[in-house]
Amino acid sequence: MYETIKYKVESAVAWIGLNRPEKLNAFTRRMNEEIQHAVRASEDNAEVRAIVITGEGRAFCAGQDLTEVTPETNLGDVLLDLYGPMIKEVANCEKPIIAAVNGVAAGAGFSLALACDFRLVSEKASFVNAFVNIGLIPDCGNLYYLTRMIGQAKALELSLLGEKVTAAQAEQLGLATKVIAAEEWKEQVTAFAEKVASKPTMAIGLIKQSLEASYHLSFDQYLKTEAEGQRLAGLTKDYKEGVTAYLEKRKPHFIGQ
Ligand code: T3D
Repeated sequence: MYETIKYKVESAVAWIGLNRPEKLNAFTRRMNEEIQHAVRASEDNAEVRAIVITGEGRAFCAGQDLTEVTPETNLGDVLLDLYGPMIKEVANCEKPIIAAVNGVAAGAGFSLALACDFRLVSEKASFVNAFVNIGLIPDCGNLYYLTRMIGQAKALELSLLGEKVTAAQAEQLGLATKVIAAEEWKEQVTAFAEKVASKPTMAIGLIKQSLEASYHLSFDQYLKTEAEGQRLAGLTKDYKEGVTAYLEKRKPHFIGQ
């Protein structure tokens, strides 16, 4: 049913492969909507406990397909109607999402990687905050995430210069969870995704919510939110299993409930 992405679920991991390799996986309206749909389907599927977004071919994603926009396009409307909902689906997903950045991530492709919880970065990959190169500003929450991750000075530098950041530079900046050698790419990404999928999924969702809430709440409000999150985590089967396994001096077996 998907035309512009590949989608499969294997060993509790949903794999979303951006699939327009001849265009460096640049976003079309259709691809944007399909990503949104696939993330939602993964969120709704109890079998899925981690999501990986990656690119087919040599790129991760080159941002908006520039052959699809015209001078008449209202870019504000495009963001509000299309990119905003897609990036919110990723950002608000309660399950862990991994960007497996196999190659260049530019423009909104960079933003998509930033909205994920982890960035596994191939040694062949790079990031380009390309918006300024065509006279635009970073979008899809790009500056929101970038400033938090690497600080204002570096976020500005990347955004104002629009130059390529290599995998090694991304690691130094703190953008990469891990840089992976090309020959170990598939097995290391799979092992990482399966490790994440074996964790207590409900607690992960609550940790993500708490962290996000910390940016918007007073300390008092935050402590209340945290207490509610912990109350919910304490009701899960995985919490009971975690404590039991600890006391029995064995590894816990979490089921994501
Ligand atoms: O609706 C709106 O516009 C608002 C939303 C905006 C969100 C955005 O994402 S704006 C930013 C859009 N993206 C860019 O400006 C990036 C443009 N691409 C590049 O800067 C470079 O292609 C890359 C740095 C990504 C990769 O460079 P390189 O040297 O590895 O590859 P290349 O040779 O430049 O590209 C290969 C082909 O892909 C080429 O086609 P060709 O000549 O072989 O037929 C190139 O035109 C095509 N391609 C790459 N990026 C895009 C693209 N085609 C359409 N749209 C693209 N974004």
